[in-house]
Amino acid sequence: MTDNSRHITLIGAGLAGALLGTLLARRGWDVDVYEKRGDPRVAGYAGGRSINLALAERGRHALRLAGAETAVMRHAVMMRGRMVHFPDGRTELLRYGRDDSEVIWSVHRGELNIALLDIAEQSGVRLHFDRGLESVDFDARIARFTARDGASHQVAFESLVGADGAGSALREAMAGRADLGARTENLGHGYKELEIPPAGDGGFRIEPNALHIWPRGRYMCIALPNDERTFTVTLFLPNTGDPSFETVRDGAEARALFDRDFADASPLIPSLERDFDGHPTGLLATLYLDRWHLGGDAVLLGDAAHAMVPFHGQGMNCAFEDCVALAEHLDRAPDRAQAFAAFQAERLPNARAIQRMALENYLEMRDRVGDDEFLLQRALERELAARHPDRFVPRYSMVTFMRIPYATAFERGEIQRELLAELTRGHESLDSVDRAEADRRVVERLAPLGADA
Ligand code: FAD
Ligand code: E1W
Repeated sequence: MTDNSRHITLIGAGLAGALLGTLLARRGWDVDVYEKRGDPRVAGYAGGRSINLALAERGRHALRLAGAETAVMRHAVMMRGRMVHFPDGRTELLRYGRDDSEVIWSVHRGELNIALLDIAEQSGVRLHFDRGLESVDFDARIARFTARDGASHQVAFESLVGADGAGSALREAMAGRADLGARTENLGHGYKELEIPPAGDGGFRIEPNALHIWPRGRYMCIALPNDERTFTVTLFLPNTGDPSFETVRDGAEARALFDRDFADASPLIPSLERDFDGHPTGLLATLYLDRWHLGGDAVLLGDAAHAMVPFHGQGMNCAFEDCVALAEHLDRAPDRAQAFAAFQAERLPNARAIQRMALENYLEMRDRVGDDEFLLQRALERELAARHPDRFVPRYSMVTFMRIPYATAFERGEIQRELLAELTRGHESLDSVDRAEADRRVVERLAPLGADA
């Protein structure tokens, strides 16, 4: 970078802001981060609830580069697979990967944020809490922030980086200067977080090393473990129809829904009524932009640039991967405008790909898990993956356990989907599938994935 200054101003000290600050400070940048909320290390994490996230290889790798992996993994709980809870109470554990080297990790959002803030500060980042971005004067290069007491603060900047989440104030300010091509697609579903407390003996009430899923067609529940022996349950429901947030209006109605449709989970959630009434209903949407930057003045990343539905558990992982990419482009490019442009060129197609795969994963979990054609294709997929481990890698694994670009995972996934459809067409079971022909087509259409993928 040939700019005289290596100063940069980040908006938002959430997951991406704290990590990007660290990565840049470690590369010698002078970093200021402005955060709307108070310091969670002083005030307690907002809401104080234990919300957790699935951390996968992409996110872990970024944490590793920031020197934050050890601190985060100390409190992470391993999830080997998904534990499916059927309506009759039966359960089935389906491994995510080949063995315990292919697992995902449940991490506490508040603890993760605090660990990243500590590391950012230790790396030399200046954190400014209680500073919500209000407006930006791009001509004068002045950002205006407001504090909770209403006081206004003006800050001069060279470039702004928006890590201020799905409701990004920087994105709004940028949209006043140029058409970003923003489109929001609402899923038409919302979510509510509930808690399973520890058992009487202080242990976990259900299998700790799994992501629990209760699929029920148009709606479902999931539960992720916390290291304090609790689980955070998330109920996903449509906004309209039956059942929906229109028909399930309060804690008592939620309890009735659980007693009917999630009968094994209901007794595990003693605070269900209180949780349902006291916690906000979250909204689910995908946000698409055609432009993530204004020359060298401002750039967006993470949810501010590409919020997605949570059904692949990749929003944070993708945001962390963005941080690594932006830090590298800022170091490599001759100026900020070129760095931001190169960042967008690299990451926008990949964000589109994971947004799409997250939506598809939702439909697949809801609709396809039981159907025969789907099960036959999954069985062949497992076999082809075992016969061609370097070529035929299930899409879930490419997304979750590898770091090949999301767009590549999507494209290879499409080829694999076509292969499975062709090879099983007209077959009732795998017995009659021509394995030699299957092998030929795999080798012809899927190049080996590089050893460094
Ligand atoms: P955020 O984490 O939202 O951080 C934004 C920060 O900016 C916040 O600290 C906020 O206070 C601050 N801010 C906002 N406005 C301003 C302003 N005007 N001025 C200054 N600061 C401001 N991802 C996964 O990888 N795995 C999962 O399992 C997973 N599960 C999810 C489950 C649900 C129900 C949801 C909704 C999301 C899930 N995600 C998951 C996605 C993940 O939460 C997000 O992708 C991730 O938090 C994005 O990080 P971010 O830093 O871009 O935004
Ligand atoms: C993961 C919120 C969330 C987070 C996740 C996942 C899911 C369903 C949800 C995808 C998945 C980890 N998934 N697909 N099948 N089992 N799990 O892998 O993060 Cl809803």
